[in-house]
Order: sequence, then structure tokens, then C-alpha cells
Amino acid sequence: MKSNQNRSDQPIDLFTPFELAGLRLANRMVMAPLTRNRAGPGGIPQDINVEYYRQRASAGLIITEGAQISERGVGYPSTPGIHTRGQVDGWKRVTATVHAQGGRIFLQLWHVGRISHPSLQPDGCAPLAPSSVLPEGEASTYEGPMPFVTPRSMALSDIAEVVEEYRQGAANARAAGFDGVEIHGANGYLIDQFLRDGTNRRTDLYGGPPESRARFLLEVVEAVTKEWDPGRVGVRLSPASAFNDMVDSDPQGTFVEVARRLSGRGLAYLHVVELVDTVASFDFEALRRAFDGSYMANAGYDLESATEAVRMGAAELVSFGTLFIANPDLPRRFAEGAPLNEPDFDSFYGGDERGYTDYPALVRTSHGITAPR
Ligand code: 8OZ
Repeated sequence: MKSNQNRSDQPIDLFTPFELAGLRLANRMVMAPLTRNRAGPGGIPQDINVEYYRQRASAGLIITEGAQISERGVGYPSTPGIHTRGQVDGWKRVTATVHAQGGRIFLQLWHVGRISHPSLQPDGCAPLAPSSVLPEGEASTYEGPMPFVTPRSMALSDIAEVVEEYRQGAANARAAGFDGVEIHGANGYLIDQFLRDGTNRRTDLYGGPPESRARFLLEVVEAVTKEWDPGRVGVRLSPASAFNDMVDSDPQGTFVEVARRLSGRGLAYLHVVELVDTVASFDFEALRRAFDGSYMANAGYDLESATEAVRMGAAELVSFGTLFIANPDLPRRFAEGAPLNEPDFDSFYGGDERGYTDYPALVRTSHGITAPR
């Protein structure tokens, strides 16, 4: 059942609260998951991360940056994890701070698969992937960009082990005080590598037709929903994005099948990166109709287009990435029609508080509201 609930007679807009399995979101503006490469040593969230999320707690829902479920799942320098006690304790500070502000926060569970590099792996081995298909491009390592290496094709025992890591990561997210979790099935990372046939050449139960390529994702969903009410578990997909050298012979067929198989489970939402660069066009509306829960739209939305999407019922929720990087108080700016800060792209990935926690919020002066800078 689509749930564009609205108790009053007001038309639905971005400021209409939203109910997510007993969790009330104050609005429909979601902070998209954003890799920022500023976790402390050991992948432990640190003070500046707490401050960063605190500043953005007025989002209806924050989805954290991807947090790796294991050491093997790491793909970039200084990303946080959710597999050690120290990481769980670090995240507890983030969730407590966001909750103290009245905010809601999901953790994104992440495994990069072939996008890792031997120098990031615990034993210096090649990273894991469904099949030994070398991505074009370079890995991000502590020594700078390095050519990708051909990944190791996962044995059935590796698959079972990684599914268990997802379950443990979900349990750890609970222990850390999150309101729910999002399974990162997008952008060319491990789950997406299973979904698309450019990277999945398996001839066993996990490869072949779309329903078999979806098996790994569905096992991850099963594992995660052992720890969470399904209504607190979202899934993110990017069916037509080429990011991380991804391709599929039939994105529409593949992902409509994936959306169908994600249905009937009471999941919180399907979060879709609506970028199209592997095919001429992609019918996101058909994808939305194939899924029986809420739809969270992402990529390139602004106040006008997001309002339109929510009003027309094309999406229940809309997530904003770049806009939340540059505008910690984005919902208020949208509400007041205030000007927006300019994002500084050079400080997106890595660094210190500059370009991270120093974007100003609006300030109220005797002349009204102004945007400092
Ligand atoms: C940009 C740089 C590093 C990681 C994604 C987690 O695209 C990412 C990511 C994006 O989902």
C-alpha cells in the first residue's frame, strides 16, 4: 500500500510529516548517504562527525554515509565501519546527538566488493566480487589512486560469510542506537555487482537470470530483517548509473524484477538514484510501480522538482545529497525560500572541518533572516 498519508486536507508537500513503521519523520526531506572520508582511526566516528550530523538533524531522516560491515568491505580511506566495538561506540555518540535534536537516523550498510584494493584488505589479497571482472579505473587508497585489481570470485562459503556480516552489521547498528538501516545496493558496490550481468558471470544459483542475480540481495534482506522490523529497513538501488564501471544488458528488466522481489516484505522504502548513463532512458515510474512500499527519489532534485514529485505521488520521500552538504539547515531554507550556500566540491572527500562542518546555517538578525558568508 502506498502511504502518502495526510491527516489534514492540506496538499502533501515536503513539509508533510511521514510515518515509517511507527517512526514519525518531521518532513519528507531526507539527507542522502554521503561518503565524506573523515572518520577517525579504525573507522571510528569522531567529534567532527558527531557535529556534522548534529547540524543536519532537521532532515526528516538522515541516512548515514556508507559504513562497512567488515574489513574486507572497505573501499576508501577514512570511511567508518560498523563491525567493531569502537565503531559502535562512536556511532552511539552520533545517534544520541541526532536524537537529542529530535532527528531520525538510519545507518547505511556497505560492502564495496571489487571496488576495494589489496592495500585496503586485511591480508593484502584481491577483493571479493561475484565474478573475476576487473573494473576500469582506479581504487582510492591511502597511497593515492591505484589501478583496480581483478577481484576474487566468491565461493559459496564467502557468500554465506558476507551475508552473516550484513546481519551482524544490522545488529551492531541497533546496538548503536539507530532508527533503522539502509542496505546499499547501488553505485557499483558488492550487491550491485551481483545484480547486474556486466559484473555477475556466475553459473550457480547466484547468477544467470535477474531473479538469480537478485538472490544475494534477498539473502541480505532476510539476514538484516532478522535484526530489524522490515519497516525499518530500506534498500538503495541505482539501476541505470554507470558509476564504478557498471553495465547491464537490460537494466529495465533486471531492476523491475528486483523491485518485484523486494515487494511483499513490508520494507521501509526503495531508495532510487535516478541517474541515467548506461542506457538511453529508464522508466523509473515502472520501477516504482513494481515495488509495493514507499519510494524515495534521489539525484538532482531541488525544492520545486521534489515538491512536485511528492505532490504528484511520484515519490513519498526525496533525498538530497549536495544540497545537505552545503546547507545544514536545508529544510528551513526551503521553508523560508532562503538562499542556498554554494557547495565546495574540492572538500567533499576527505580533509578536516573545512567544507564539512563550517557551512553556515541561517542566522536571525534584527533585519530578519540572513545567510552569512
Ligand atoms: C563517492 C565517493 C566515494 C563513495 C556511493 C559510497 O557512490 C559512494 C561513494 C561516492 O554510493
